[in-house]
Amino acid sequence: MKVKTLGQFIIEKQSDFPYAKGELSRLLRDIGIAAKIVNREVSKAGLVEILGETGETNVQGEKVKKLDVFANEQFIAAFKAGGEVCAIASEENDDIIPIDTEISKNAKYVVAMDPLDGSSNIDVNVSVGTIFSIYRRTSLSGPGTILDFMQRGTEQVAAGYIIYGSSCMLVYTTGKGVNGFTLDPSIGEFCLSHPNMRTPQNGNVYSINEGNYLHFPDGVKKYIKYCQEEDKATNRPFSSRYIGSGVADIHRNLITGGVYIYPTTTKSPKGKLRLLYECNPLAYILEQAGGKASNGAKRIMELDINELHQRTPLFIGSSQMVDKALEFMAKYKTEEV
Ligand code: AHM
Ligand code: MG
Repeated sequence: MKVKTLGQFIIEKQSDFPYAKGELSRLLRDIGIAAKIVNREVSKAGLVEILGETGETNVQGEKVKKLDVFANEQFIAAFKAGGEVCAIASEENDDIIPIDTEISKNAKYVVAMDPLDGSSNIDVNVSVGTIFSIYRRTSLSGPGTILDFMQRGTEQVAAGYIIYGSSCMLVYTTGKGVNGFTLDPSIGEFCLSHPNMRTPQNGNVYSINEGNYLHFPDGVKKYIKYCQEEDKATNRPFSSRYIGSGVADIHRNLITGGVYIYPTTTKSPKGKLRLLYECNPLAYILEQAGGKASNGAKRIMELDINELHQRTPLFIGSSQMVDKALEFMAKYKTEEV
């Protein structure tokens, strides 16, 4: 079988953008390289105990970093070294990181990212992920500004995620479908394993933190009960699957069909997940794969953004399942979402 690496695929796809000079291709390649480095560390995470605790000095005399801090630093370093990005927004940093280097003088893009999503799973050998979203800058020159990030999800140029799971996968879109690459550790390359990914229109998995049930809006409570009812025609009851790593839950549902919901709760009245670097990129991927993403009333990618770390409820996955959940939201509407 002929293997196609991420690098080869990106070069091949460059012709989809006849006026592009290859900057986006280079940026995607840089993300692939940083992902491999982060994957190497994630796969050694269990050894931290014997190599040295986080914050302590390991046997090589290096400080052991928390993995999310490490991932953040790796991606920032890759973007700075690549020269295609004039500012970065990260879940790990309160403010944007403007880039003002000689090589980034003509940088056209800004990147928003969650360097290591699924923080509760980092220390317990359960899949975690990186999410990224790329926009064309709106400022004219110099280092990027916060306004460069205040764009709707519909303006994304590319978006994707990396899942550090039983294998490491990179999944991305540039608006022409979704492609998935699996890291072959024996050659150290991401290889095209899931060309043109499509999500089933329907599925039988629902993913939600049901522990918060009492604090959900009525529409979500009723939808959960709907998922649990017996009905042969619609294959119910559905299965409940919740890893607690958004990337892993949404990736599984993308492949098998399903819906992931993180609604408002009394504790998080605006939802928990972040619009800029979690919901918008995942929404772009799911829409490109034939699915849907909503905040319970509106399309995620059309939401206005006015804060870097803005939160939103999220309903994402197979289109018919998202539609059904939204039907319940509309029917039992008790509060603004
Ligand atoms: P994080 O960015 O702090 O890791 O939070 C995002 C994560 C998602 O990956 C996951 O789906 C969700 O939060 C889990 O939250 P909860 O533990 O409240 O169910
Ligand atoms: Mg996160």
